[in-house]
Amino acid sequence: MISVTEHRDAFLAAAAGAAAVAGSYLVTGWTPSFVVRPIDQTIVNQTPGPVVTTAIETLGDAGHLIHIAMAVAVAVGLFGAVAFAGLRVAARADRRAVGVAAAGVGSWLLAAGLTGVSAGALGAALPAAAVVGLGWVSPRSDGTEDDFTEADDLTGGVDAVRRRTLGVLAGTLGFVGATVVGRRSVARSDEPLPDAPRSEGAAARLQELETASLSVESDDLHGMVSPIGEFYNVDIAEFDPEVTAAEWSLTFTGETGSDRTVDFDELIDRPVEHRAITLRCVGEDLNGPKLDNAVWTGTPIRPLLESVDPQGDCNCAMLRGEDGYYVQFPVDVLADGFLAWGMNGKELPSGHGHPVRVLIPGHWGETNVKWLSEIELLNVEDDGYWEERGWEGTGEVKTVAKLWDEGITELSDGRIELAGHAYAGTRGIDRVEVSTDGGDTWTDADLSEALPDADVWRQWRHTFDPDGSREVVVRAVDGEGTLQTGESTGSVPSGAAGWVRRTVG
Ligand SMILES: Nc1nc2c(c(=O)[nH]1)N[C@H]1C(S)=C(S)[C@@H](COP(=O)(O)O)O[C@H]1N2
Ligand SMILES: [Mo]
Repeated sequence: MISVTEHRDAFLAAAAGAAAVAGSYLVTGWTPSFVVRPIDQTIVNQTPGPVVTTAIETLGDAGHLIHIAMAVAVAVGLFGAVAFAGLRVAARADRRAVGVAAAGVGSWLLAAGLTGVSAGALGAALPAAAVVGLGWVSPRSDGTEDDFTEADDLTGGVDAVRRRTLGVLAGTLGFVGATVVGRRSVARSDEPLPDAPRSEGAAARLQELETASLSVESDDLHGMVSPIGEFYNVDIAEFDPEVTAAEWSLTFTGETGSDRTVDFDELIDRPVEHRAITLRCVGEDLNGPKLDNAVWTGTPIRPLLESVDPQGDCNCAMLRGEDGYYVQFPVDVLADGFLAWGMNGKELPSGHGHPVRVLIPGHWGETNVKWLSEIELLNVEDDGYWEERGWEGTGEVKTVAKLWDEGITELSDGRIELAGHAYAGTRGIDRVEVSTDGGDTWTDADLSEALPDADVWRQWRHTFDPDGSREVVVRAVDGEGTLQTGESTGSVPSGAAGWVRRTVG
């Protein structure tokens, strides 16, 4: 028969486990020092590539929530097991202090072992020890429910023990809830760039872009600039690393003439530019929504790169972010890159790589490492995170003209207005052609102004009278005169191709 004590210890241990995880989160936030992070990373890394890819592409946020929930459950289980051991040790020794010490030290060792950080580990150890200390009752003063002893009277009996246990459980629940709510609501920095002249330059660029956009009837179709909150997001981890500007640095390592570390103050003292750069994810469908444009504030990477004198044999570099993401591509491509700390006149938001990300003109989204922390110059080529999972997305983007739902508007006179964006990386967009008869005849669409920026989409618009046929096909011609290929392929492994074709109305 299981005694009340053992029952209660199981509850207390689970509570201590939850408190340890919450305490760790309270102290560290979603950083590599949070005990769930290494477990989550392990789950993600151990999951077969195709499963991760399918989950991210099809389940999106739900896929993230599944692996994060698994990681939290594993963490609570591990810390719970440690606390349970502490409670049993205390029962054997019949001394509260022994249990508190065992749970505290055990949790600390576990947290430090998982994260390699000792200060953050205290965040896990103290709440676990507190739950054990407050919840533990000497077995002499307890006993089983039907084995009520005289000792129960000394402490107020089984009811008192039960009340105390429930109190500790409720307290833990409150602690966990308050921690999660409190931490998540810590305001995301969306402040204008701290130095006014820098943000003013961005504001002027934003204005230029807005005036370059064609006016379209649809309210939902963004113009030339995607608002920060609507800019697409692709992340291998559920929560963004929290890196402050003060903590951030970028280190050039590997095959260099001299290694170099650049901190945030040094970076923003370098020559500032505001560039419109469009990003597109290699994993999206042909007419998918993962194509957006922003005005980024930052500095060209070339002078920094030259200052470290890259010497590797492969002329290639591995870039790494604080979330464990990595991608490799040629140094020549990297040299054209841009280190951005601002987006649409605001500080780079955490979801887009705060405080610094790299932007690689004309290449698929995956090359644009967020929370960039290291650039390693290599001797031998190596696979990046997505290449290890079967993708070939480090190259130049394919040409595409999109026709999203929000770009299709029925005008009051019965005509239909079609509008969308076309993108061909640094090749630029020369023309967008529209067919409203399934591809038999083609008409040039109106285009937004061509901007001086080297890697930016253009908006197109075409209005037609839908008498009879509404089989719409769109295709772009890039700045080199090459027509977007009509041969359809899916996104795996190197990006979707073909012409967007839709029945309208
Ligand atoms: N550190 C890091 N950088 C990253 C990623 C990531 O998961 N982690 N995702 C990449 C992919 S696949 C794309 S398409 C773009 C998306 O950038 P965004 O989320 O700012 O739109 O970031 C790239 N950079
Ligand atoms: Mo991507």
